Amino acid sequence: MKHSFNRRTLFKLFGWPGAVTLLVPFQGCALGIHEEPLPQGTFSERCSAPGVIRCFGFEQDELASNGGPIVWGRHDARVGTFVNGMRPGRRLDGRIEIANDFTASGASSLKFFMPSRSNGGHAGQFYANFSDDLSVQLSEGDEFFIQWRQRFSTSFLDNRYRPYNSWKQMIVGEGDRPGKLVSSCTQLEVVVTNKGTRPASPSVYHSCRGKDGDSEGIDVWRTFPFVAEQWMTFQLHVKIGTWYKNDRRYHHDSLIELWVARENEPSRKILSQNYDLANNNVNAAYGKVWLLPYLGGKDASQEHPDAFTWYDDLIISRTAIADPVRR
Ligand SMILES: [Ca+2]
Repeated sequence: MKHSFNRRTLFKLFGWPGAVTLLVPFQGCALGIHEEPLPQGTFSERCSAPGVIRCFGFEQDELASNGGPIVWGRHDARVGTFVNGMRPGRRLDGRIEIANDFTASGASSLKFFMPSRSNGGHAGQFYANFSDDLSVQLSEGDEFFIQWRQRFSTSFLDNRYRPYNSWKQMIVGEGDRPGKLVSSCTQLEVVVTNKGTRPASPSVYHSCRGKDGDSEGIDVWRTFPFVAEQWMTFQLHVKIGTWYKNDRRYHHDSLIELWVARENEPSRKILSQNYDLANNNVNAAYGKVWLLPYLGGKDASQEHPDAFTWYDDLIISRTAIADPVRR
């Protein structure tokens, strides 16, 4: 993965002298920007707000092995979970499960278990198309927000996973279409991850090696270290301008933003970047979200303390989503 990022975009647009001139005031302005706190709402209120496309509280009625919208152990459902390397119908060894030990709201959450000596996908993946009928496909002129709560065990953040210590949090990418099942690795994907820095801090990159033949890291304004044993809140905003067609013609009219909050604190914007989102396929559009503590290339021989992460209150919306209610 490459994190060369927005400097690279500036340099493409303006060349070295122009980029340097622009970069300095841009970053200074960004860091000094006055941020209005987002309004607050309960999960129920946030989920029923105008513009909401879909939400998941990870409650029993959603997570039943039969009858709920979430299909366990399969990669080809509209909404489902699987663990890499596991076959459909095989027991998931508790690596991804309904949990009621910690919840951001309601009675349960989605818990991922990353055991010692596991490979990068053994903690499992959750995925959801924006709609079960695959009708919600967002493209040029559209925008969307994805908010989720996430909790990390102390061990999850303290472990130094070999060789990269870079785990993903969330991917939004190409949606399934009738007759077309899409994996998480797509040209237009936007991924929230940590860079493997210490302390670990959220960052964003774009494309599964499909933008000018590469993935492109997007620098955040400020580092925001993850905190263990509490429910953090993350919100990604993607506004789609003109698709970039890998033709070196940059439009700079898309926008990517990211907010992060510690529990009971207001969200802080750590990224707001005009951008070019790559997509050469006229049939492809944003339509599928993935939650996954996936570690690319994780050394399965490494012994480490068992690690856990929990997700709750996933909301996909066409409009900005309020913060959780603070105490
Ligand atoms: Ca819940």
